[in-house]
Amino acid sequence: MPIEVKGNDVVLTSSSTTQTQVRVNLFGATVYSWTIAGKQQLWTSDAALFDGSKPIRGGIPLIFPVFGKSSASGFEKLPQHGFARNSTWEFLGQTHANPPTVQFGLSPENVNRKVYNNWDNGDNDFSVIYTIALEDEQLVTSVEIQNTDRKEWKFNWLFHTYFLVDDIEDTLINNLPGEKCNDRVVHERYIEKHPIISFDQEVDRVYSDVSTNKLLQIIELGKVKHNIKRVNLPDVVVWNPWSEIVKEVADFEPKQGYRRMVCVEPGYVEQLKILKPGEVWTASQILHKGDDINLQAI
Ligand code: TA6
Repeated sequence: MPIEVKGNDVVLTSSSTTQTQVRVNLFGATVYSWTIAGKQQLWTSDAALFDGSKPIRGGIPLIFPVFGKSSASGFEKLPQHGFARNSTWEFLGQTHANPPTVQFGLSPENVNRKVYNNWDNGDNDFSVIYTIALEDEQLVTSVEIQNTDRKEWKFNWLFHTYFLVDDIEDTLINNLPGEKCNDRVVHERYIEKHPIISFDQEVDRVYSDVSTNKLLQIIELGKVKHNIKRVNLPDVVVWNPWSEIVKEVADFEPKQGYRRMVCVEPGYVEQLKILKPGEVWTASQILHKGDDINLQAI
């Protein structure tokens, strides 16, 4: 059975092995589990809530129409990270059996009215189609956002992906030196000078305008754990909350879990993307296995 609907979950199973699987919850259309041959690839909190009371903590939350809290006009009253992760998406069905591929949809009718009204006074007509394709050693998540309105509007998009690692202090991310960095911990903007990103404290950074020719790799003890390709997503957020911040995050469990995760989040967040009436914007995150370390020049 490549695609099964089980309550609020849609489960995609590879035709080669039942151990390669993706689980998506309709709440936020959140991928909260992805296994390759039985090995979990994503981090999801033990205290993640699936009752719709708050976004699912872990996996791949979808961030739209704003990243973080914004003071930009029309966005100030929206909750942190917008409403896509707080809304119940519609399951649109299967589009391919092999590789198993499914689609989910979000439009104003799926969004809590009060929250939606806080985005430009609630009159931005939009349609989001989210496509998930499970290949044997690759997970492709793609988005298509259409302006179905008669006026232009603006948005951010981000795949807030939580990757599973064995130990954050053994974890490195490559191919970011030379990139513009907005460091949200020290509140400074600089050009990244470190040849590789390492973790021994809280990290919350937005790298902007990172060429999509650059492959990002999460490397642990010299081995490539995750490869991240981006299509049309110029910005990359890197986040680990570390030990103090997690104490304040009720649904982050176990508290030591910060050692087992790193968020590397491809998005369009440094600027607001303007979408004209009728226009469609598409983007993808491609996560795949692959063992070769690929160091790319600045
Ligand atoms: O993407 C990084 C970030 O914006 C951090 O600043 C941190 O707040 C994180 O997202 C999680 O946000 P959340 O609203 O899910 O607690």
